[in-house]
Amino acid sequence: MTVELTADQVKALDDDGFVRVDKVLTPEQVERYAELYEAFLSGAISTGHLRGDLGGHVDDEAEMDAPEHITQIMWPSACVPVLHDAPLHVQSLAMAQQYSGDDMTFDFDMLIDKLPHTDTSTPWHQDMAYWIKLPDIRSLSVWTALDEATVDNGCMWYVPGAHRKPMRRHWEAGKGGGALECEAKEEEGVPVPLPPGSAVLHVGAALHYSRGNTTESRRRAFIINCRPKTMVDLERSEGMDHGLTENVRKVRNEGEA
Ligand SMILES: O=C(O)CCC(=O)C(=O)O
Repeated sequence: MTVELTADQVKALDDDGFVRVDKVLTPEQVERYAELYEAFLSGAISTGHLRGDLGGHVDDEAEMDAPEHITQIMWPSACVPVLHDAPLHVQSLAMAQQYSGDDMTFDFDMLIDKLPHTDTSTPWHQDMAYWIKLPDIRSLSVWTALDEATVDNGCMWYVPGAHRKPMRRHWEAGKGGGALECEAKEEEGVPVPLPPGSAVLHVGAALHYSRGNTTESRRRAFIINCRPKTMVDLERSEGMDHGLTENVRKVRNEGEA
């Protein structure tokens, strides 16, 4: 059974640029995804260049008790292709098609893990800042929690309605490393804590961020991005494959304000 977005959820996506959707996965499915996630993290599933540090911009000399500040594994479905037919991809695509139309298709997926006490925030940004210029900016990102996501372990925060305003100016965060950031503050935003198996959906211009994990708890997220098939084709024809092949990620779309 695929999740049906309610009229209120569709309105929230229109008005705020994000919305919480509960019970995208059953507890049993969460358990199976969590096991798979551990196989990615431990290296039992090899990821090569697809694994990186989304917190590589942090300028600290401190010895870390973790392999990365924020572990990011791009393209889990390229490593384990059956994921395309598994519940999370099926549900995410169904929600993207309900919200934005039948021409929506899978673009890319990623795992973002904040290990206990890694205390590294994901900078405020709009996903569009990472894109090439696209004539059709419809996109939907489905961020599903595999652990309880709390304010203190790094749940997502959003600035409601920011997607309706000009895109903010972005630059490379900190000392570099790949992540982009823009000016924004928690006072403008709202946190979206989630139980395991629930998701927050956002559009490409939604302004978002997450705090670092300062707790003992895990914060594993599985993220699936969808956009129109013609735009995926355009991206690929311009060499944009979200890191599937080893290309350099550049600021392509710096924003206006
Ligand atoms: O998981 C995070 O901390 C950030 C995720 C994010 O920025 C995204 O899914 O667009």
